[in-house]
Amino acid sequence: MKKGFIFDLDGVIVDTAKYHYLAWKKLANELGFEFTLQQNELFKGVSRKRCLEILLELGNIQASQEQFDRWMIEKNEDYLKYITKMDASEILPDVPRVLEFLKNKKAPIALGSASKNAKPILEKVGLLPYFESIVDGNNVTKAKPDPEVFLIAATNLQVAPQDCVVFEDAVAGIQAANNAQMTSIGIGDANTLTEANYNFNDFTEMTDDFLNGLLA
Ligand code: B16
Ligand code: MG
Repeated sequence: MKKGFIFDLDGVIVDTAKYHYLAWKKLANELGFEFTLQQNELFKGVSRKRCLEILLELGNIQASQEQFDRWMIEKNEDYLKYITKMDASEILPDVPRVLEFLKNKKAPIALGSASKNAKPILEKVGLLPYFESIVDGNNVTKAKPDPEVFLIAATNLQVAPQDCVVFEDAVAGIQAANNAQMTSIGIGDANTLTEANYNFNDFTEMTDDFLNGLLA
């Protein structure tokens, strides 16, 4: 049975959460309030639009649609300044080893991310050639935990959802994978990602034996 592998981007392949944080913090500060690293946790795996809605709720700020759209653009322009400086040194530990392992086994690989900046980021860090399909914030209408992003990826890979494996760092992402009837693998804190089928702090803990088990 052919198995498909779907990777989330932010927090799984690269740590862009720190750049999202800096950009959201800058906007919050301009609007006159603080935005903490702890609050940034709420933003992981969440769409840009929903992040701004949460940020404005935190700052107790009302905005017209026009103003909301301007802040979305401003935040993204600031975020892109960090992204343009990214290179392969920002790939999280052992991600290339796992991608190379799966490629050698001829397992199809897709990206399933909420980010609308996913493709340029993969290009910047040099990992784009590993991905047969990129499904990101530009392709979906429903945010995680809705399974849409992963189901589109499975269709693109021509693999049945129940034969797909998802690597995710966000609770909503694990729920999306479970809702898609896929095998969910939490990358990060097991105490947070309690609904995952398997948990790893990072890819350095994931052995070739474990990967072979997923392929079986
Ligand atoms: P953008 P993922 C998500 O990516 C991030 O975790 C989340 O913090 C961000 O708001 C979202 O992408 C949208 O990103 O502003 O670049 O479109 O974890 O689903 O890969
Ligand atoms: Mg993520």
